[in-house]
Amino acid sequence: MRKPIIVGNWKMNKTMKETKEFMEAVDGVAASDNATYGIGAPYTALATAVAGAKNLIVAAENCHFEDTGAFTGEVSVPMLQEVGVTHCIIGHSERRQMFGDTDETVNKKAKRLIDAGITPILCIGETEAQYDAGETEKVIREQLSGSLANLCPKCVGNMVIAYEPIWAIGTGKSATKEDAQNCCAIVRDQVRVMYGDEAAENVRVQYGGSVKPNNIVEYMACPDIDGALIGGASLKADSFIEIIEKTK
Ligand code: G2H
Repeated sequence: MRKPIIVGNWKMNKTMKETKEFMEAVDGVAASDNATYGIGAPYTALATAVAGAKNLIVAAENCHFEDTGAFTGEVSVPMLQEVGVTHCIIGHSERRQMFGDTDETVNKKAKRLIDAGITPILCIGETEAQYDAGETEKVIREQLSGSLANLCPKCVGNMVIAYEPIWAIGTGKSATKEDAQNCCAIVRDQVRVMYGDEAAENVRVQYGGSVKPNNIVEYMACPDIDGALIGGASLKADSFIEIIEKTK
């Protein structure tokens, strides 16, 4: 059985002080045998988050695939290891759209993270124009083909893949539970095509895009949705606690 995993993605939000306050308010509530809860924090907040996390898992929001070098402003996987994060979001659509991430670089990041024992949370999803053109399945399969190339079946089975339709991100326009289920099933099927049944049955697939306390339960009830990646609704402790309480 796959253990559900619900992760906040703070994006470029929260100072160290705000992170400490959030961890004090939320970490105790996140104790659960049935599900894993966590937050993705900006680099400067990671050490504070790790220090305050007994129950929550802590994810970085990006990494570089090289260990050292002339990459001004970047952070490497060994640096994240040293801070103590266990997970790392890669390929978020905001990074693909604004910072040049591609399936190829995301694939390199996935490989480096897996080598380091850090679980990638790989994000994929179609644009509104692709959705309108009926290209969603094609886009999902192509992104996964590139981003998951040349990994081992067991490694892929241990990963988390977040399906996030770009038109639903931060817009308040969430996918219907039928669309979200259908697309998460396509994600799982593409993992099956590439890495076989065991990887497909083990990989945890999240839905992301305007998940809130009032819609989390219906998404989590879908058979191929094993969790959620949550932006706006993870920023306030009260709202993230409500999501935890509803899914524990
Ligand atoms: C999608 C999501 C978090 P939000 O980016 O990854 O953000 O829940 O605000 O749509």
